[in-house]
Amino acid sequence: MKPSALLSLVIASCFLGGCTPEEGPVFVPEISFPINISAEETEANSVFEFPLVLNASTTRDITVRFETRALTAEADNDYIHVSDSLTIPAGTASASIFVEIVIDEYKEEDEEFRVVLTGSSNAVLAGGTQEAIGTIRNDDTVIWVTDQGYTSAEGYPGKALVWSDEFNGEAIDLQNWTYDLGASGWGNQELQNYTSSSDNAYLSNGNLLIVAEDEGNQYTSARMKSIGLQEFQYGRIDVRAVLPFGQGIWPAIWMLGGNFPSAGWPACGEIDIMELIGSAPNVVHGTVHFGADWTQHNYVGQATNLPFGQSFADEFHVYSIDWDENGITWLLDDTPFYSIDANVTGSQPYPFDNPFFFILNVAVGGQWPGYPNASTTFPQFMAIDYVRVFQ
Ligand SMILES: [Ca+2]
Ligand SMILES: [Ca+2]
Ligand SMILES: [Ca+2]
Repeated sequence: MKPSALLSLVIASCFLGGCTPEEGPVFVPEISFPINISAEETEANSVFEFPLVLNASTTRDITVRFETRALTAEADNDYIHVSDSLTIPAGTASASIFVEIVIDEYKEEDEEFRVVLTGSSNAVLAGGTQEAIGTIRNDDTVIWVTDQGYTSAEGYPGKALVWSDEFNGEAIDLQNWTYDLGASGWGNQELQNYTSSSDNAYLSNGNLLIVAEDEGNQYTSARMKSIGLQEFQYGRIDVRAVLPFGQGIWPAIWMLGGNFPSAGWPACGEIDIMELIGSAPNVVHGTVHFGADWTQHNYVGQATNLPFGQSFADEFHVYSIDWDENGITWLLDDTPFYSIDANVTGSQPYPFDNPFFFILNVAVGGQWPGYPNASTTFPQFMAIDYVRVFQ
């Protein structure tokens, strides 16, 4: 071997880390990983950079092994899972771990994941373990809604579609809907403040969303009604919806007699096409309320349910009534589960031979559902794909 070749070999082996300086023991630096990252889920923040810091540079390359671990953020749904190693070149004292964030257009909770250093070579982890938290802060307002579930027939023998709102436009059709407003509690000790804000009711991807929000000092929601705008006497009525869930949440798809302003409740009659108590998210109720005045108020109804463990929040179902001069039949996904006839009110007036208007709302709290607790998550929403009336 020529001398120049031997020199090259020595240099090469030094580069590979096999050669140490002659000045004594090698310094082993400590790695810390001190910075949590919190940023909105925007394109500008599509990569979270977590800095690593050495307490001194060293003469050897350092290798750090790391991986992401899910907390409330889901791997590959909210961020891209990574399990890898990183080399910090000799002579440098800092480096960064990069985690890719999944950007979407839908509203979410602020969500967290961890980046954990799992090992190192030529350096030690300060304190034995090091991790940083990544917080992906929500920046979106639109709620994601499934497109799965039951779809009702386009028509029925002997009946024609006389009215529908398919909620497929850009904005809520004020030819069809107006709002009940305020925080009156509606006689049921409800907590929500009903607004006409586009935060609480809006159209998205072909659905009407009615959204109950926890604003910290109050709950807001929406209660929409078709009084004086769209009123119907009799018909097959189909409403396709995904329902909210949770303790203290009370969605309803219902009707009042158009004479409500003059006759009052319950003399006007109330037809509850669907009500659900969020603590029992697999049970829906069909009910009628009647009585010459509130002291004589009475009601009859019946529940039907999905198998335990399923929820009306999981996918769309169609809530229906089939209503004519002989009475009312309630259906879930075209399966009848309850009927009344004109004898149901006994000695009280039968108010269900009149035009009725629709009410769509999500109440928060009340005597019947009880009140939200720590298990209740917000926002809660009811998504309605369509309301159709066939006669
Ligand atoms: Ca996300
Ligand atoms: Ca999002
Ligand atoms: Ca629709």
